[in-house]
Amino acid sequence: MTSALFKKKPCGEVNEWIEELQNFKRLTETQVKKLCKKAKEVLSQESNVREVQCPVTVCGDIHGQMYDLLELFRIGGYPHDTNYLFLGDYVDRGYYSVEVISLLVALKVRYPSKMTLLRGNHETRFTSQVHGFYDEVMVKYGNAKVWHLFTEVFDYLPITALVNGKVLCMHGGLSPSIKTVDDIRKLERIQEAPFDGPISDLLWSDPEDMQGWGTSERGAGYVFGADVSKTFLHDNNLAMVSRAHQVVDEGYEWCHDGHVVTTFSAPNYCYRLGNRAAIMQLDETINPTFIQFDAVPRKKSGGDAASLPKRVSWHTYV
Ligand SMILES: [Mn+2]
Repeated sequence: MTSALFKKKPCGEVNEWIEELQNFKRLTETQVKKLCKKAKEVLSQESNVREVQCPVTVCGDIHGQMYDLLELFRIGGYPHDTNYLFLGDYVDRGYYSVEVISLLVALKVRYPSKMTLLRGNHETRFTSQVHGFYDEVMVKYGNAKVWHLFTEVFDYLPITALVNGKVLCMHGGLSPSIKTVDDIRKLERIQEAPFDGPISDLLWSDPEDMQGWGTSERGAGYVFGADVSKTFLHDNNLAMVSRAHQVVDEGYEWCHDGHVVTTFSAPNYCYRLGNRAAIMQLDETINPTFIQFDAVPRKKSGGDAASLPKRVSWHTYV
């Protein structure tokens, strides 16, 4: 790893933190506290529907796979000259939730207009307490302070982005409570994500090969059919919904007659699912190009599934 990948010109302590993080040196509790304070200041200025201009590179779930995140930046370009839109699920599952969330939040603070970080269903206290992030913080810091600090930042993350006014992006999917993009703008987002209602749906829902709305096996959000996507896009003069949240073999997958695309950026998810990862580059005309990538070699990324720490709910793929 070279030492200047993310650095363009000196920018005080945040640059130093980024440099340390990309070399797997963790921030101290005091540094995390300062970083999170800065992040909340930046994020509190952002709308529930963050306006993003093309060209932009859209990324799906990362899930604590730090080596693969660094590979993503190597392939997609570094954030000082590439616009990034991350669709959430930075923490849980992988070995390096602490490193991943520290780096992404530091990049957000360093490049606030070039980096967009949306909230995923794992960026909540409820989920990240039981799926890896909390335990990882306890092991790496010896107490839960850093988990508390980052979960406060999670409350400030925007829940959707709108690319060139035409592509609506969120982690999960649509909600029966939301008819227009303006409905999203009116939501009160700065809080622990609720268990149900529109914010929960945006974080948890999935498109399905069906008509209308259905209940979700995840226990939160809904499944929605092609007719729902088509009507929502038509009513809001949109071209497409871009979301993440589901593992797809090729790293990206179209559904609902090309109206909805899923992007997933954690290759070989959980170090054993064998899927490819992808990122979606939207050019100046919002034309998508997908770049696929595979997991960095196992030895480097932290071993195989057999050596993973035992977690109560490891097998439920939230
Ligand atoms: Mn998810």
